[in-house]
Amino acid sequence: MSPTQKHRWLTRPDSRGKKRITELRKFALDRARSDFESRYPGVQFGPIVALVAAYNEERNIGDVLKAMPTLVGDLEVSTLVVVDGGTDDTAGVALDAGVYTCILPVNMGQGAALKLGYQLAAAHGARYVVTLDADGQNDPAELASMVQPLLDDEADFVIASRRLGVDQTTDRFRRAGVKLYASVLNNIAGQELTDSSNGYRAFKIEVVNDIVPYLIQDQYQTSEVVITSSSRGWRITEQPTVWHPRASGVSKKGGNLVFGLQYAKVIGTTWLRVKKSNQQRT
Ligand SMILES: Nc1nc2c(ncn2[C@@H]2O[C@H](COP(=O)(O)OP(=O)(O)O)[C@@H](O)[C@H]2O)c(=O)[nH]1
Ligand SMILES: [Mg+2]
Repeated sequence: MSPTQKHRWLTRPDSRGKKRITELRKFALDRARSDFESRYPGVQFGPIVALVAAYNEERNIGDVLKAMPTLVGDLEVSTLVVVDGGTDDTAGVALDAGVYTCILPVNMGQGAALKLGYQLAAAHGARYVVTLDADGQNDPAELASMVQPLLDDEADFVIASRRLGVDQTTDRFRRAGVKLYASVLNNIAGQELTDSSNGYRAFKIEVVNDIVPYLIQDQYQTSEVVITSSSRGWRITEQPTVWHPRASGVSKKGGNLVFGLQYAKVIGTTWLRVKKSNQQRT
C-alpha cells in the first residue's frame, strides 16, 4: 500500500476542493452537451430513444448498434450513445455506425452518463427512452417488448427481468445478489420486482422528466432510479428478457464484493433521502 493510499483520508477534498470538483464536473458535462449540439444542430429524435452509456466498449458496442431496431411498429427509434470518456475508440465505432453520439471528455460513471442521455432525449423530442448496455448483455431485439407496456399504458416504467426470462451467465454470486437486492428494494419501495438491478429499462418521458432532478448517483444508479420512481408514484412493471454474458471484457463495476457493497450503499442512502424529503413534505 502506498503512503498516499494509506493516508487517503488526509487528502480527502475540503470544501474548496469539493467546489472545484463540482465545477470540473459541470465543465465536462457542458462541454459534452455543446459538442453534441454543434454536431447535430436542431436535431429531433424519433419518439423512441435507445440510450446506451458506453465506457471502453469498442470491441462490443458495434454489434449492439448493428442489432438495434430502427422501428417499433410505426414509431421511429433513434439510438443515442453517451461515450463515458475512456481510452479506446468507442466514440469512433459509434460515430461510424451513424448513431447520435455524445462524448464526455472524461469518465464520469454510468449514472452520470445516463443522466446526460436522459436530458438530451427529453430536450430533443423523445416520448419514450429505453436504456441498454453497450456490452451485449441486453438484446436490442427485445426493445419492442420492453416498450409495449408503455404503449398500452399499462405501466410508466418497465424493467427487464432475467429471472422471469433467461439468465445465460454462470456467476452464482451475482445471481444471489440480484435476488437479495431485489427483495431488499421491494421491502423499501413496496414493489414486487424480481430483477431491480437490470439496466435494460423503458420509461415514458414524463417519468424521466420527473425523476432526473433527484438523480445524484454517478455510477451505481439502478436502485436510485427504482426507489425514486416508486416514491413518485409511477407504475413499474417487469418484462422477461434474456441476460447474455458480456460479449468481451469484464464488468467495470468491480468484483462482486465491491459491486454488492456499493449497491447496498446506494439503496440505503437513496431510501434515507426519499424518507427525509417525504417527511419534509408532510
Ligand atoms: N462500469 C462502468 N460502466 C460504465 C461506465 N460508464 C458507462 N458504463 C456502461 O454501463 C454498462 C454496464 O456496465 P458493466 O461494467 O457491464 O456493468 P454490469 O453489467 O452491471 O456488470 C456498460 O454498457 C458500460 O459500458 C463507467 O464509468 N463504469
Ligand atoms: Mg454489463
